[in-house]
Amino acid sequence: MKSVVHAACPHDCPDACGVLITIDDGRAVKIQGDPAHPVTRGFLCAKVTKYLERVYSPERLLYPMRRIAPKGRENSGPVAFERITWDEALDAITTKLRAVSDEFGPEAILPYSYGGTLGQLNNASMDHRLFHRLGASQLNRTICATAGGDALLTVLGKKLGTEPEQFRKSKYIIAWGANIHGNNVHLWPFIEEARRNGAKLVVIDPYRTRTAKCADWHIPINPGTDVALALCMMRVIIQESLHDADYVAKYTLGFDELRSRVMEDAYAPERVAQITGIPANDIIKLAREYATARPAVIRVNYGVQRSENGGMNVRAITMLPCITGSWKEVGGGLQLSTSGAFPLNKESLQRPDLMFKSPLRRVARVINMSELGKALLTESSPPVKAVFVYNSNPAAVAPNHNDVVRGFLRPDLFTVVHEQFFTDTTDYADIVLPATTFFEHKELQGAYGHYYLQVSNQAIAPLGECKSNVGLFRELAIRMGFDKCEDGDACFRESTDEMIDGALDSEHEWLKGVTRQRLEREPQIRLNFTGDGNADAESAPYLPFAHGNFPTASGKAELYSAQLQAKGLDPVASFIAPHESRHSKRAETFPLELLSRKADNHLNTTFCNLPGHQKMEEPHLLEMSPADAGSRGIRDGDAVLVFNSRGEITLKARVDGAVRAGVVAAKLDWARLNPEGKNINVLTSETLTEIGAGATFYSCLVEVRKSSG
Ligand SMILES: Nc1nc2c(c(=O)[nH]1)N[C@H]1C(S)=C(S)[C@@H](COP(=O)(O)OP(=O)(O)OC[C@H]3O[C@@H](n4cnc5c(=O)[nH]c(N)nc54)[C@H](O)[C@@H]3O)O[C@H]1N2
Ligand SMILES: Nc1nc2c(c(=O)[nH]1)N[C@H]1C(S)=C(S)[C@@H](COP(=O)(O)OP(=O)(O)OC[C@H]3O[C@@H](n4cnc5c(=O)[nH]c(N)nc54)[C@H](O)[C@@H]3O)O[C@H]1N2
Ligand code: SF4
Ligand SMILES: [Mo]
Repeated sequence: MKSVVHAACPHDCPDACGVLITIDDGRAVKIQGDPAHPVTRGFLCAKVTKYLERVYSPERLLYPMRRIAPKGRENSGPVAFERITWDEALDAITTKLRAVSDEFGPEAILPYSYGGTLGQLNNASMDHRLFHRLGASQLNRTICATAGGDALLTVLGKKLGTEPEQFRKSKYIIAWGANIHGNNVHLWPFIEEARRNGAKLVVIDPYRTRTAKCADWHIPINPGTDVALALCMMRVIIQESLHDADYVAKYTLGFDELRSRVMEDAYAPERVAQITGIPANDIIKLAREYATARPAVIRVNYGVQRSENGGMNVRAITMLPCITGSWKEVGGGLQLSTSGAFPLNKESLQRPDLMFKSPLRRVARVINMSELGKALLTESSPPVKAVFVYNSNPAAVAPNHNDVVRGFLRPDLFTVVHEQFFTDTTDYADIVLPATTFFEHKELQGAYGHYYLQVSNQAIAPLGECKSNVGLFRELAIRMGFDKCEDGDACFRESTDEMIDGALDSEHEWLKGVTRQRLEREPQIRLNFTGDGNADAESAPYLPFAHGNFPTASGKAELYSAQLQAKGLDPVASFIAPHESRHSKRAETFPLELLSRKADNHLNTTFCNLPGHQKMEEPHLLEMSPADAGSRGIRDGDAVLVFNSRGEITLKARVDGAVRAGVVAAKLDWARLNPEGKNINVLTSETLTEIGAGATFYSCLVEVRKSSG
């Protein structure tokens, strides 16, 4: 008997698709996009279309395992492990975590996690409860989005933005550091619809992405210079009185300071042309077109904020619709993230109060995940003695890979990895635990690219002995007696349904009438922006800032931020060249700006081990401009050594039109798939962004030479 189950794709992707899984006799036989989901509209990306290959891959981890060979890449995968029972695994882990806590204090335990699943439960709930109750170090999840996210908050006060359905109404769309075709493909049909109605698509990206190739105008920009471009655009707009003076007066704070800033010589088009590499006339044309084509919308994505000055890039870009007043228009405004709209009860899910029941009896220290190498090698009070990895592959995705690996190789470090596959990180695990995929557990799913909540139903039984994150951490907590000791807490026994109910238990009007039972009946529910519960994006488009209502300290869009000033940062925005950029001294030694980008057909490092997905992405490439290749005697197909003071990696030169002189590009991939066992993050640094303390993957200088090998 066949049946169809509604689920939601939990991968780290703005689209959070509605998914239909067809089950035949307990086995998933088909996956498709839910036609009823207003953003998914019946299709899935190329990665998840092939998801059955992932779920039923012969390489799935199915049982707990214990290491029997030395740690390291030399002993990758199953040869290094022996199967054990869950009882043995949980006993070994609880014994070790207790010993570490007794000897060094509980903060010597570091949980490490990120975006394996963005499901509300399996991303951050029972795991947080357990680690809070233990008194483990807290992890600041900065590796992706905090620079841009925090910067957006300094202007808007909340992570809200234009809903994707409104893009079809736009006349001018700027994809700003946003590879929509690759990373946010469900926005694309709305953009195509807008273009059929005469809209223009402009892409601002140093790399010629698929999106850029399809655009009406691709503006290649020097990496990390977007703040200068945005300030210069505002200069043109203000000088030519193309701003919305009424909106500015009513709903913004600091316009005079912004005007003074953009009128500085440094932001004259000719000067900004030198910084950005964009001709002055193009900057002026872009500013005029953006301010006069109505409605105009900006899809800015996290690509612009992976630079040392990433926060200021996003801050300046975010000011644009605030001065043109485009927030008033359906199809106007800007989207970086919609995640701030989901008013779920995080306290209930994560229980931060449990830290006060831990041996610490206080809030635990915080470790920045973008400085993992530093934490493992230099943290001393207390040192990190145990790492518990789930939802992440730090031995591939964390910056400064060589230090991360040196850290993981410390003989005194105990490492547990909960995974679906043997990854780069399991190469350093003492114990590996098998995790379910989203087919195998129930979930509550929000989004960061639209406004629909979903319940993702369990479609099939867990494969082998796999456990969900929630299931694993529940069992660990119970094994540690946290549900019944003197300070016992029943939260450790909660079922998935009880946890979903807890997450939805909120007084917020946008959740009015949204219950688990309703989500189980209606596959996707738009947040209740209108109060009557039924309004859709067509009849009641959501315009978060049409009438101001900025939830900032001042209640206005803050073009001047006292909060930034208090932190010693520029309260308006300004261009400060990154230490690793063509504008810096270091460029004399390492002249090329490296963009170690995401692959269109992988998701960070997820999918890159699957044969079907590998066919779609040529691995180990370094894309170079003809000028940079030519001056180094490098031809297409040559092996090249890419290096800087942190590391080196051999790749294959691809001399195409993807990048301009001064920029090279490579893809994020697993180290164990590289012939040398290396990963592009051997080159990136642990320098943090100025706002949000985020990772700076795209501020990275390298040199390249033809490889002798
Ligand atoms: N197919 C696919 N989809 C994904 C992912 C994936 O790996 N693959 N990853 C997911 C994740 S975790 C995230 S955070 C999102 C990210 O989504 P995006 O933010 O769209 O992703 P990025 O590829 O980091 O950056 C987008 C573009 O910014 C460009 N860029 C780099 N530096 C600069 C700069 O200084 N200025 C400008 N203007 N552009 C710059 C890059 O060349 C890139 O094409 O995508 C998600 N979706
Ligand atoms: N050079 C460079 N480095 C980068 C980036 C870049 O653009 N360039 N991008 C950065 C960004 S934006 C991000 S978001 C990070 C991403 O960093 P991560 O979130 O670590 O991303 P993935 O590499 O996809 O690894 C996620 C892992 O979680 C596992 N997983 C999936 N579901 C589950 C589950 O339910 N339970 C458990 N226990 N595991 C699960 C998957 O199998 C996968 O191995 O990488 C960052 N690193
Ligand atoms: S990865 Fe993104 S586009 Fe692909 S199915 Fe999942 S949510 Fe949709
Ligand atoms: Mo990300």
